[in-house]
Amino acid sequence: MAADKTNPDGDTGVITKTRPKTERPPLYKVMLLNDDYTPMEFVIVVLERFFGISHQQAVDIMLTVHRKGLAVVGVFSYEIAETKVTQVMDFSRRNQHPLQCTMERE
Ligand code: TYC
Repeated sequence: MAADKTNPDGDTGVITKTRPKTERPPLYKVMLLNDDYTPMEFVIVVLERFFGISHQQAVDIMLTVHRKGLAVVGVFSYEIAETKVTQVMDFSRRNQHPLQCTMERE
């Protein structure tokens, strides 16, 4: 290869740019599912208590689940999402409600 200003020795080769691997960990959507038995007020308490959602937003999300069948409540790392699901499921069972909470990779 001919030498030029940027390649004074005329070397040939593949230029590889090393890019440091900083892949983000996957995120998980936590969702609430509708059912016919869990009281609306209980779902609102769940959203406030475990997701730190304001009362008005909790009402809105609960109504979205009620009308559409499900809603995403938040997006978290795997471990946080799993903790939220466990907390909601435990709290619901302890109060004898069939409320379902699930997680799904984004
Ligand atoms: N559909 C329930 C009712 O009419 C209310 C409800 C809302 C239940 C959201 C679950 O995730 C849920 N009492």
